Amino acid sequence: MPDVILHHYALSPFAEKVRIGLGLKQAAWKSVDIPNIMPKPDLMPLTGGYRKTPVMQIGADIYCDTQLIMLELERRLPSPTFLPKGREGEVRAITMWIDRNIFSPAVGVVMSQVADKFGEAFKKDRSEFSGRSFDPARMRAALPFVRDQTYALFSLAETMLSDGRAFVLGAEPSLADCALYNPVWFIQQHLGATASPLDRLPRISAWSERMKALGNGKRQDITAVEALEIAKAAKPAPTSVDANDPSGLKAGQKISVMPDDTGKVPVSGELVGLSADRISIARNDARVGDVVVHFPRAGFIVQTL
Ligand SMILES: N[C@@H](CCC(=O)N[C@@H](CS)C(=O)NCC(=O)O)C(=O)O
Repeated sequence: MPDVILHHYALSPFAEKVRIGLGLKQAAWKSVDIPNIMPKPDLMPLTGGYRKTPVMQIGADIYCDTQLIMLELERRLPSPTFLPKGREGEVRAITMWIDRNIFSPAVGVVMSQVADKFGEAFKKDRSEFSGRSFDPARMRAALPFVRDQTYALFSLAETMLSDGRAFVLGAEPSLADCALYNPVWFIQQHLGATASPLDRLPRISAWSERMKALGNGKRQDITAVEALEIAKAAKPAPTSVDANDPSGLKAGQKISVMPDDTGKVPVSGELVGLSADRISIARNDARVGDVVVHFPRAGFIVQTL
């Protein structure tokens, strides 16, 4: 299999969800450091516009969003597994709940306390990214609310751990642990290991030490230009379109795909892959040749062109 290449930056919590997953799988991978704001001139040739962090590249296949990145890692590196047998739906549902519900208030807890440190370029970028003005005064004022929300939601995970199990689903770490580690790690990185509300959540604090011990796998740094050359030299893996997909979409149609929440930049191309889990489009760029960009279905808006 061609190497896993992760395009990411050190302080990205969604990137940490993948990095800790690579640790769980004890995987060897290549790392490309990308800017944390636009422009991202060496990422756009690969994604065609998708700008979020992280992005995974395997040869000429580009995987957007950690929901799909983790599924693809599981498919390519099945052991040790993220998705315990018979509990795949449950673990993915818990992961969605964490990604979509806990991440935002947890980021609010951090931002309300560090927002003043960011420069104008970051504030402008994040205003565009989220569709809401990056306003440090508003963020500071929101601290009590976002801390309450984070505490209430983390408490559900604390309850899952209350029978003494080592990880969210039991004795072994799973995708749900990688997802929970994202907001916990982000708070710990910025505010300290037992910053509020983690100071009231002893089981999550102890669990986070077990997660940290998984490490990040075997990482090798490469340049963005090397990654583009790898894409150019490779061919995308074969894909197929489910002709009976409820959307009615057909192979070869020109479509655009974009996230439904933040960073809403549409990526256009030709439909080459479709299943319940993913939608894949072929595109061409002078710097990388033919690539296929893959997105999850949940949380993405598809339009015919
Ligand atoms: N649903 C996405 C969320 C990714 C996300 O929001 N990433 C943040 C960084 S942690 C981001 O893209 N921020 C703007 C940027 O990096 O340009 C996923 O699961 O990958």
